[in-house]
Formats: sequence, C-alpha cells, structure tokens
Amino acid sequence: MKIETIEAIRFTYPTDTCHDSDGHGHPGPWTDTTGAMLVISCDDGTTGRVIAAPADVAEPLLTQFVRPVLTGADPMRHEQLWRALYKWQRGSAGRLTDRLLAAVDLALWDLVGRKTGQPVWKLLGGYREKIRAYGSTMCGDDIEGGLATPEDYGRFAAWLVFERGYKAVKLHTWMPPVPGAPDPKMDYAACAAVREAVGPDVPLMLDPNHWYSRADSLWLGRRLEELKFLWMEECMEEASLSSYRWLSSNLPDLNILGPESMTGKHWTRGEWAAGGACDMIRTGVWDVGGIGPSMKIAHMAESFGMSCEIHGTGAGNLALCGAIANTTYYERGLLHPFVDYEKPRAYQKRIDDEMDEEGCVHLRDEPGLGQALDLDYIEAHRVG
Ligand code: LLH
Ligand code: MG
Repeated sequence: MKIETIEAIRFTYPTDTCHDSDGHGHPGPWTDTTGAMLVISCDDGTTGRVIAAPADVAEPLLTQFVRPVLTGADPMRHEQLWRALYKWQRGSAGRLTDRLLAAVDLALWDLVGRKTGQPVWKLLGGYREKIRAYGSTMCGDDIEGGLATPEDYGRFAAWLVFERGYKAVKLHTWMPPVPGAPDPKMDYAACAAVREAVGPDVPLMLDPNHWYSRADSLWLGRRLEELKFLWMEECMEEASLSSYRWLSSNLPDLNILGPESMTGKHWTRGEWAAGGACDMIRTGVWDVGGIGPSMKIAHMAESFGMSCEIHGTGAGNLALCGAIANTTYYERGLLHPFVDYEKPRAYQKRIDDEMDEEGCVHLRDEPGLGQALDLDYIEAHRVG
C-alpha cells in the first residue's frame, strides 16, 4: 500500500459562532464560513480524512512540504513520516506549523484505522470505552443573559450540571477585547458564583486571561484554593517556565495545569514536568503536532506520576482520551447558553462527541477516528 494523493477540499458551511478581535469564539448571527477536509488516499483505495482550518492545510503548503514527504510512502510508517515532515519545520521559515503536522498525523491515523478495520483509540492502546466530560464554557462576553456576569456563569453551570448531566465544569472567563477585562476580581466572582450554584462536590476548573502577572495569578489561585477548584490553567505567559514553577510552589492546594499553547511539543512538556512548573501536564492534538507527540507526552507524564489532561474537542482528542490511562476528563465545548452544541454541523452526520445523561462520552467501535462526515454535503459545497 502506497500513498498516492494528498488533497485539501475547501467547502462552505453555516455557523453561529463568530470570533472577536483576539480570536475568542462567541455566539453570533448565522453566517457562512469556510472549512477544509484533508484527504490522504492510497493506491488500494484506502482513504484517511480530517477536518482542518483552511489556512493550516493551504495548497502551497501541501505542494512544498507534505506531498514530497508522503507521496509514494507506506502510510503504516507513521513515526517515520511524522519525523520526516517535522524535520522540514526548521527550514520552512515558520510556514510548516504544528497544526499542519497535526492535520497530516490525524488523517494518517484515520487511514490506518480504516485499513485495519480498527478504531484509532484501540490501535493506540484502547484503555477505556468511555470518559467523563467536563463542560467547558466559551469566554465571557457582554451579551445580556449570556456569559456577561458572575450570575450568568452560576445559572449556566447549574444547568450544565443539574439539567445536562455534566460531572465537572470549566470556566473561560472575560478576556480582552470584552470591556473591563481582564480582571481577577471578576474572575473570582464568577468562580464563586459557580461554586455556590453547583455545590461543594462538583469538580471545577478555571482558564482565565493568559497574561496575568505573578501577583494577580497568585491572588486568584489562593481564592481558587478556598473554593476547592481542581485546577487553573494558562493564567500567565507560558514561555516563562520560572513563573509557573514559582506559582506552583506557592499554591499547595491547587493544581496548575500546563503548558497548553506553548510551542515545543513533547520537548517543552518534558521541561515543565522535570522543572516542577506544573502539577498536571497539558497536551492537545492540535497544539503539539498530532496524536504521535501527544502519546509521548501522556507516557512521559505517567512516568512522572502526573495526569495528562487533554486540550480541546473533536475526534482526535477523544481518541487520545480513549487510548491513555492517566487522564481524567474529555474537554467538551466550548459551551454557551445561546449555542446548541449538540447539533451536528452541516458537514457532519453526527457530532464527534455525543454525551450520555451521566456526562460520559463513549468511544466508538468504528474504523478510523470515528468522524461521521457527510461527504455528499462537502462535495456539493466545494469552493476553489
Ligand atoms: O481563549 C479561548 O478562546 C479559549 O481559551 C480556547 O483557547 C480554549 O480552547 C481553551 O483554552 N481550552 O482549554
Ligand atoms: Mg485552555
């Protein structure tokens, strides 16, 4: 079996999520947006697919980097192919991103799953058949009845726990350009309102503004210790490992989770674990160049006696959660009172991460990543 073609199909679909000037998602009016599906096909007809952001799999990137490495290669040589592409990053002047590496890695895993007739989570280790999800909110906003006040967060968290069945909740609070943000006292007020609304026993987490000072982070962390939060993530610039080591050592009763957006893949995560910069390690398939580096990170974390908490939603991250033992939750979101998360996008026959009433997402016994893509819709709405 040899890889024959690598193609990115661009298509339009309607969305009711818009992004502010800092890139945070919020509810918005329905508009058309463009997505992409990376397709890797072999000479025996086997195909692997993944949905990606169009810019991450742009045609010039496929021509210059991906096709020369993949064309004619055996798709089962996963580690060899990942490394060959990764080596291109150094000379690509920043153009070959970790997100492109991730898209190729995920499409290859989907292909291998389809070829072998196995779900990817089983090929990777098959540790569990279901995992508890935490409800992960969108960032705060100034929408009346949305996520504009601490009371809004409290009301929404109560709905997530008592009506929808989530067993844990994570807040993303207010970040610029929302007027008045960031403000650690507002973050604390939202966290206190959520704790009050869900009671003492529901695990809670916070992902606040990412550029707080040490002083603001410590002040907020101490309040979260009082509220018995499970973890806080990415409250400071993650390039400063010393700041996180300092914060972790000053917050004995709160787990610091990281790094999430810091570059450097498994190498950076190793430095954080060895450097005592966090209590729990973070990875996500789109943050570190795919499932391959994420598996290395999870196993490294296990050898340090640490959990590895997975960032972000979607089939790739869910497969990772199913594969490894040392993770606690699947991050389900981002959620908002005015957005229907359960509704499949126009290009999906079902969402990747359907959740039962007990708050668990089940790993599917289907070949590949477990995406149910509507290929007819994608073909009919193809652009470019
Ligand atoms: O800034 C945002 O919009 C969110 O924090 C987002 O990046 C989210 O994916 C996250 O950090 N989850 O943990
Ligand atoms: Mg985060």
